Amino acid sequence: RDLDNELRAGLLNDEFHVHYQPLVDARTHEIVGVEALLRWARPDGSELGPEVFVPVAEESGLINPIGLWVLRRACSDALDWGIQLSVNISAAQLRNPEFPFQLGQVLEETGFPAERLELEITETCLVLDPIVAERTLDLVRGLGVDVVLDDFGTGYASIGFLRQFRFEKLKLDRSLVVDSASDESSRAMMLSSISMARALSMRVTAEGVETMDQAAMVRSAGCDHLQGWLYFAPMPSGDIARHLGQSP
Ligand code: G
Ligand code: G
Ligand code: MN
Ligand code: NA
Repeated sequence: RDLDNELRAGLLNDEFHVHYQPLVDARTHEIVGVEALLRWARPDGSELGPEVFVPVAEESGLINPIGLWVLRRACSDALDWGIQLSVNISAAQLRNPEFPFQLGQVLEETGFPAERLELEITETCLVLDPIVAERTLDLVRGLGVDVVLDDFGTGYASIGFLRQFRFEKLKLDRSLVVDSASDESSRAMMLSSISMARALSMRVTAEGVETMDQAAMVRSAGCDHLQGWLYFAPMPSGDIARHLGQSP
């Protein structure tokens, strides 16, 4: 309750900001895109992570205006970067019938090209209400925006599920990347996830790559894109422009 009021005030008082974590091409290591990650600097100077406040904002529905703010911010920050932009979308946003319309408005207002935008959703978004989710995702794709299944390997997304929703991309969860460097059965699961993704024409990103061993492993397993502290940590927008050789 208290936190919810603080979030509401935070949105009005401009306390949120967005960091960006680059994704690199698995072979060339060139930056191919960024994931937008929401940050909240509270008036008392403390930072609270989205893993804490996003669930609270989902509960109250405040994630709808906050999520819209993130989309608008990220689309204007990334306008001139010329690379893909991924934004995390939560279940409450996907259930909001206004969402596809609002997304279209953000694209129009910012002039951000739809082909460069991707929405990251988790399977919990979909299992709650697959019929509504499917309709919403159809509208999102109608705008030209791709859909990415995030955190793959942590839940229970089935093959049938992947076929039904036809995600353009799959992100292998960090836990799968970490475990498969040491554990044979995790490695087998990662390899079969990748061949399944291939069969369905999905691109694959390995998340949370922290070591050279992990990088070598996911690269040889056939991941297209790599993301993790080994390459880049999340950073402010001005740093992205510099890494791309553009003036911020
Ligand atoms: O960046 P970090 O590791 O702190 O993110 C923690 C969690 O918060 C991740 O699951 C990430 O997907 C989620 N998250 C980060 N930014 C956003 C956002 O803008 N919207 C939503 N819904 N989730 C976000
Ligand atoms: O759930 P999602 O995949 O959106 O969450 C991404 C989260 O992972 C962000 O909070 C981001 O800060 C974090 N992250 C990004 N790279 C790494 C990494 O190499 N190691 C760890 N432990 N976390 C990472
Ligand atoms: Mn994500
Ligand atoms: Na993830």
